[in-house]
Order: sequence, then structure tokens, then C-alpha cells
Amino acid sequence: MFKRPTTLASLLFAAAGLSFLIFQSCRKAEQIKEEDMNEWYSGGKQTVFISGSSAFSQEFNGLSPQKSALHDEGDKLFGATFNSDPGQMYHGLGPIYNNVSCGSCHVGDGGGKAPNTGETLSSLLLRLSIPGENPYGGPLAVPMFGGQLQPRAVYGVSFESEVTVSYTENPYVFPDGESYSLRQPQYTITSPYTSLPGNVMVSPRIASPVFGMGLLEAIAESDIIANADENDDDHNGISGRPNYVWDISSGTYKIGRFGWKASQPSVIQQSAGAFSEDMGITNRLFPLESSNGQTQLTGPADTHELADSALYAISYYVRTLAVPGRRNANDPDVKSGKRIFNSIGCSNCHVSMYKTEANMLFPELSNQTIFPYTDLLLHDMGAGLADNRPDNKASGTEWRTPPLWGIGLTKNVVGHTHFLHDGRARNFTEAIMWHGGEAVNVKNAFRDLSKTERDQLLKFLGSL
Ligand code: HEC
Ligand code: HEC
Ligand SMILES: [Ca+2]
Ligand SMILES: [Ca+2]
Ligand SMILES: [Ca+2]
Repeated sequence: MFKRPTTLASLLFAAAGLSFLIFQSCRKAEQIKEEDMNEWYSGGKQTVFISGSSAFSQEFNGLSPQKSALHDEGDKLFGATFNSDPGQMYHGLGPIYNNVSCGSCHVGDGGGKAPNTGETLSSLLLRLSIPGENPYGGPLAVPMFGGQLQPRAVYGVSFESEVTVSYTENPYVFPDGESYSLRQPQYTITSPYTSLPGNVMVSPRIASPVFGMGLLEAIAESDIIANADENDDDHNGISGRPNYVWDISSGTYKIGRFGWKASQPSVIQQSAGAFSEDMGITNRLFPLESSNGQTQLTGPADTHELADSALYAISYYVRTLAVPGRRNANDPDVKSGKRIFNSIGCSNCHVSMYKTEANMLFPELSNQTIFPYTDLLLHDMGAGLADNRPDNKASGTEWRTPPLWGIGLTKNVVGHTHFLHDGRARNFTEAIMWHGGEAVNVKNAFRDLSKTERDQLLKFLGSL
């Protein structure tokens, strides 16, 4: 969303490498190994060493002027406030919607903020369904409400309902006496415009960061499948499996990669779905208004409010958002924290390293060694985190391992540290202590660490 001059970027890029070398030459104690060196570059060649509020908003290094212009066009669309007035440039909003722009949920291209008690929802949305599956194996839409709740509407139209949230605090103490508290959210749907069926299932989801998506898309399916262990054949209690979802463009099932349950196969489908459901803007992949068949849809059905070129530009923008590099990967505490992360088993799901597929058509994404810290697989995370709403192959207790790259910069970019699918965690410790299900042993191992070791692990997360 923020554009810096290329020269500054290359300068900073070089400076970061330089300070790294100077740092090394002062310490001199250990040899730099090739793999340690790469580790600073979380997004391979597409890493930027910027850590302020625009850390998630940088374009890829070295895009050609034409490609850079396309990225900028997408950037404008991502930030644009859409309107229901067809005479406006950015039109098609509504009749019902969640928010008016991509950027209002993904502030600074980052994740959303959980609403406080009594606050209206802004970057958090509720997915809805009733038991059963649609013809493509996806969630079954709720009659008169569809697949998502839209609490806002254009002038003169009824929104679907209001939603309120409240939290119950559950205080705990670590064996060494340090205390923490886990807040359990509860959502209440009030004043629905028409009655909601009794068997409705609800999945609250907070916006997640959108940088690095092109690189995640460039991981080979075979590399994702290689980490799956559906029947836990190696008996470590962890049994990740891919989601498989309908890819509209190709008319085939593909591995799901995006969203908290990996229910979207590609950046373009994720973005098109956001236009459709989050903003009420029809497009080539989702030609029907989200309010189709409901009383809110009164005007003529416009099946193509968004130009294909705009959908392409915005997807290109998201795919070419660079990844922030590590800050202090060689700090001794950070290095100890990384060893603990690996030894207690966080890395079983938050898989650090991949090499992206060779791609002649998109050389900027091709053959990059990246460190996203995710397996993009679904894991049973236990009853505490369950939404009890299946989504394609994901069950009501399964979630996709989220990438951890850039997570240490969350506060700088969005001004808070809300984590997990509904933003309930207020810091790293809470996020970890909510882990259950397949991660329960790893969570317990974290709990039983000394305070010093826990702090080292948290410092490692902060360095990502
Ligand atoms: C109402 C808030 C909201 C708006 C508006 C919104 N998003 Fe999102 N975004 C979300 C949520 C919530 C998720 C997680 C969705 C899920 O789990 O299914 C998400 C996820 C994503 C992801 C996937 C991130 C990941 O790690 O898998 C991308 C990419 C994305 N959004 C792009 C966009 C684009 C492009 C737009 C504008 C067309 C947009 N979003 C508008 C809330 C929003
Ligand atoms: C069994 C797989 C698994 C293991 C093991 C695991 N995680 Fe996770 N982690 C997940 C999943 C899945 C989520 C998302 C859960 C949700 O949102 O409800 C997550 C979420 C997180 C988040 C929040 C990320 C965000 O963007 O909101 C952090 C931080 C995190 N894990 C750190 C760790 C650490 C540290 C460890 C080791 C102590 C660990 N995880 C072990 C699967 C795992
Ligand atoms: Ca519309
Ligand atoms: Ca709806
Ligand atoms: Ca296993």
C-alpha cells in the first residue's frame, strides 16, 4: 500500500546484508554457513529488510516497470473504497457486505483485529453453513443467508443481522508461577432480517496477512503432500493432511492453501471470493450476488461488476507482496529459541523451509528458498479452538497451520498482536497455550519449559 523508491529499497537490502556481515565480523566466533545466511531471507530473493508499519506492503524486488505498474494498479484497487453508485469508478458494493475495501480488513496488508466486547465486527467475519455439502464438496449454504453473514448493507436495504461478541477469561499459571489468561469468545447473532435455521453452523474468521502469498502458491503440491501423515504412521501424534477444494478456473480439485481452513486453492480465487462475499462485488469467478435469492437483491442482477483486468491486477498485487526479512536471527537467545522450537516439535507443523517450483512464466517466484513456517496442512487443534463447522475436507476441529514469517512485525504494522483464527490470542504465549488436539504434547512441552527457555522461544518468534 506504500510505495518506496526502488533505490531506497536496494539500499536497505544491501544495508541489511552489510550489517549482517559487520555483525559477524565483530563476533567472529562462528563461521557463517550457507543455510544460516539464507535464513535471514524469509522470502528468498523476494525479501525486504523493512520493519516499520509498511513492512508487509513492499513489492517484489526487481519487478520490470510494466510488472511494477500492474502491482501498483492492484495496490490502488486493494486500498480503494468501493461504492454502490454505478457511476463511480470503484462500484458494485453490496447490496449486503462486510466491509468497503480489502485494505479496511487487511490494514497495512496485515491481519485483522478481534472486536472488543460490544464492538461491531470490522475485520472479523462469520462463515455460515448447515449440515451437508454442496455439489463440489464445500459447505452447504444457509437458506436466505448464504455462506457468510453480512452485517452491513447499502442504504435502504436490510443487513442480514447484527453480531455481538463477548469474552470469558480463563486464568492459568505456568508451573514456575507466571500467569496468563485465555479468553474464550462467544458470538451472538441478533436481529436477523429473517429467521435463521436452528441447525446453522458458524465459523468466525479474522483477516490474515496477505504478503508472501505468491510464494506460498509456488510451493509444489508434492512438497505439501510430502509432509502429510494422515494416519500418523510415524506415531508422533501429528497427522496433517491437505484440504482439497474445487478450483473454479480449471474445473478440478486442488490442494487448498489459503484461508484459516485452507479452503481456497489460489490467490485469484481467494481474492474473487473476497470481492463477492466480503464486499458484494460480482466477478468472473463468482458471477452471482452474495444476496442472490434473498430479499436484499432488488435491482437487476449484474453478473460482472468487477472487470477481469481488475481481478487480475489485485491478485497480481497480492502475489507480488514481498516478505519481511529476519531482524536478529543471530542473537544467542533467538538461536536458543529456534533450537527449542525444533526440539519440542513446533516445527512438525510450522515447517520452516521450502524451495518453490521452477516457473518460467513467473521467474520472480521461481526456485526461491523460502522460510514460511507452515506445512499448509490441516490439523486437529482440539475442542478449545474448534468451530465445529466442516469446510471442504477440513473437519470442525481442523485448522490450517498459519505461516509464521513476519509474525514478529505484527505490532509494528497493525498496532496489536491478535492471533489465531478469530484473534482471541493477545500475544504469542496465549496463541501457543490455546494449541490442543494434535499439538497438545508440544503445547505441554512449552508449558513445562523454564521461564528463560519460554522467553527464548518467544524471542525467536519475534525475530521471524
Ligand atoms: C471483511 C473483511 C475482509 C475483507 C473486506 C477482505 N478480506 Fe481477505 N481475508 C479476510 C478473512 C476473514 C480471511 C480469512 C478467510 C478464511 O479463513 O476463509 C481473509 C483471507 C485473505 C487471504 C488469504 C490469506 C492466507 O493466509 O491464506 C487473501 C489473499 C485475502 N484475504 C485477500 C483479500 C483481498 C484481495 C480482498 C479485497 C478484494 C480482501 N481480502 C478483502 C477478511 C477480509
Ligand atoms: C499440530 C500442528 C501444530 C503444532 C505442533 C504447533 N502449531 Fe502453532 N498453529 C497450528 C495451527 C493449526 C494454528 C492455527 C490455529 C487457529 O487459528 O485456531 C497455529 C497457530 C499458531 C500461532 C498463531 C499464528 C497466527 O497467525 O495467528 C503461533 C504463534 C503458533 N502457532 C506458534 C506455535 C509454536 C511456538 C509451537 C510450538 C510450541 C506451535 N505453534 C506448535 C499448528 C501447530
Ligand atoms: Ca454488487
Ligand atoms: Ca450472506
Ligand atoms: Ca505423524
